[in-house]
Amino acid sequence: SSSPAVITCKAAVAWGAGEPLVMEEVELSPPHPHEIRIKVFSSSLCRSDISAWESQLLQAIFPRIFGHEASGIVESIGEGVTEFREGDHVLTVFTGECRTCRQCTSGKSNVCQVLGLERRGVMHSDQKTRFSIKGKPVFHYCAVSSFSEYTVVHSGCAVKVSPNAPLEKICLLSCGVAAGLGAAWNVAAVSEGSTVVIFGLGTVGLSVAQGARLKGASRIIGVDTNPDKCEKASDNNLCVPVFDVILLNFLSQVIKRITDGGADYSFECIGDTGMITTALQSCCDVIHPSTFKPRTSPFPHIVILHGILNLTSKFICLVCFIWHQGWGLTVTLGVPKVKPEMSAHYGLLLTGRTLKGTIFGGWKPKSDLPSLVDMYMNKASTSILPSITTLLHVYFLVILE
Ligand code: CXF
Ligand code: ZN
Repeated sequence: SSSPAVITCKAAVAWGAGEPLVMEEVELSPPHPHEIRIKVFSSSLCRSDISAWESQLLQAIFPRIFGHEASGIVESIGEGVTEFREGDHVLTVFTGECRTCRQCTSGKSNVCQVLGLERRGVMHSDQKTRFSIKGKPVFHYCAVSSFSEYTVVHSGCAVKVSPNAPLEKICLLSCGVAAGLGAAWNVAAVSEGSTVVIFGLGTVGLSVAQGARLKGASRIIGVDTNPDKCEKASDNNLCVPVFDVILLNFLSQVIKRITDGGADYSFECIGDTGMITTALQSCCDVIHPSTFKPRTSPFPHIVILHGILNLTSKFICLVCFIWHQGWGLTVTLGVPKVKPEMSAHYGLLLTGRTLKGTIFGGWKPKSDLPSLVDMYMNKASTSILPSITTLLHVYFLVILE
């Protein structure tokens, strides 16, 4: 076929931080070498789109077209593209995969050195934009910009999926749902019978819940300030919601009480770095006088000693402190909205807890997304898109601020 030309299409353009998006006619260049042009079918709204639009944390780059969580159909391909053809169904990928850099080949990272997070609003290959209005550049977001009828992405930032998959549903797998599932499966490796606490019950938090449930977690506690979200999450007969309204200050204590000494896993899905301390505190450690229970220890006498000391409650056995049986794991996956720095008392880690961060749930986007789509299509275990209908024993804690 003849080489693709510039097209004009409609896009929702953000002209400034926090300003309403305006539907504009934009020009979109043909795909450059190794790029593809996509007719966007569905694009969901991710909280990080809003954070960047509010521009509280990320750089203010305007005018800009947001959107990075999308599905679509390949309209045309650039030179050298062998992986895609016109008409292929694709998901966009906000952090690409070149498959040759050190990160991609490592098996240890899912953030590509070449096509990883793009933060300047331009394309990876030439640091330029493909969108313009009357010749003036309009910037990209995460090298995807899916709030447009058409967009151009690097071929390493899209993944071919089964044409049978419903595009309007699977777009959620291109960011939020995959991030949540991956956090539970790849990063935390939630174990059967475990207790899980989730801070933030948006798409990401609910997907962590689905992932934890599918791995056999026996108790899942959801925390949010918005009671509507809690209700939405429990809107079915299969789950046994226990609603409780509590003060933020008591949050980790309440969770420790419900979980008999702390959760096995906690997940920060809000993007509030202050919540990381609470998430760590909500995890299991041994020094908890009111719920002290001997746990398997290489030094049984120390457990006894610890118990005795705990009866007096004033001292902490130093040996116990070091040879503790704390094991809680906190995974942070929310993208900070306001304050990127975090702080927590070192003792929270010294007593054996682990803090892990993750982006996109540890999935290598191009390698792993097709199988997630297939899993959804085959309904492998149950639905992995957030319907939450499989949750049992869910407690919802609504925080009063
Ligand atoms: C985000 C990750 C952090 C930087 C901005 C984009 N991706 C998904 O929401
Ligand atoms: Zn996102």
